[in-house]
Amino acid sequence: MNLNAYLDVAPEVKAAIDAGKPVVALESTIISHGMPYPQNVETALSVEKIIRDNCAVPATTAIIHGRLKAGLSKDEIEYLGKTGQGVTKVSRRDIPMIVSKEMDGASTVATTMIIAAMAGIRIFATGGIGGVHRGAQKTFDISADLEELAMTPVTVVCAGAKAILDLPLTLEYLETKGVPVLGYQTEELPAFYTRKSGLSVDYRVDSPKELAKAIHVKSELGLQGGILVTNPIPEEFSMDTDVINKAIDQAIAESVEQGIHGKETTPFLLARVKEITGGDSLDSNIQLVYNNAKIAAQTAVELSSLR
Ligand code: PSU
Ligand code: MN
Repeated sequence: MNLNAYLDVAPEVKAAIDAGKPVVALESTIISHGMPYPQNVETALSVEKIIRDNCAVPATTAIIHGRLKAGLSKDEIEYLGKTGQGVTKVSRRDIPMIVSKEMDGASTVATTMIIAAMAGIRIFATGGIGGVHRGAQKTFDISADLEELAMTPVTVVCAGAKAILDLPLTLEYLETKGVPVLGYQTEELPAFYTRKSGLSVDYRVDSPKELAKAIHVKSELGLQGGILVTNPIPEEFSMDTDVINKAIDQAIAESVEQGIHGKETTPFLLARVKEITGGDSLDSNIQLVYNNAKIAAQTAVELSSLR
């Protein structure tokens, strides 16, 4: 295990890593900025339970009082959820300042990958990743999550990307950066709230075992960077394409009108889409995270037998 002076790995997580047992990392920006309280805390705790039920140890990440954390207490999760947007959203560029100022921060996908890699955790489950925003040709708004996938060796299981992003450009970016984009039991890139985007993934994998083998081989080959696994939302929880796309278009129009930019863009769009759909999108969001947690845990179990 990589010892780091700024990193605290929770005892249960450390014991599992040291013994080569399955561990799944989880992010915390989804708790503070991705969902409202109290559903965010309920979801975060349920996700941890699903990972345990599937025989892996959960490691929710954050920065607490300047310490990088792999594994949070219930109280810490409750605190992040309750404080919500009052907690700093921490992507790669924010880490040095939040640590040196001994502040608290919620980890984005990028920061969770960094903490996971430091701790020796190879797989991470979330809802959606950041990507190339619509209009990025002008705004240059491309999430640091994509760069992280290009350089840090952690597999991210998500439900595709929300159509708040430009999905074709996001795929182009990942191709340029050499990031494999896999579909879990699908050839089509899922679009978060819906199972279909009309775009193809690079490869399909059909089981946790097959996925674990790909992760293992990539690591053995010494290829840098992560793998993006896109796992479609279960049919029964998916949303109507027109309803969700209209909500997204309206949210984007409002963000442009109000001059929302930078790190505020994604949280603003997530919150507005939820409000416009009257909470329906939140239910879908929660269910797809559960579904991703299950696949990530099962894959972590398979990975632990491949050492
Ligand atoms: N997309 C979602 N839900 C989320 C996020 C993105 O559907 O909660 C969060 C994740 O933490 C992700 C971050 O890493 O937003 C990306 O923010 P940005 O676009 O500012 O990089
Ligand atoms: Mn951005």
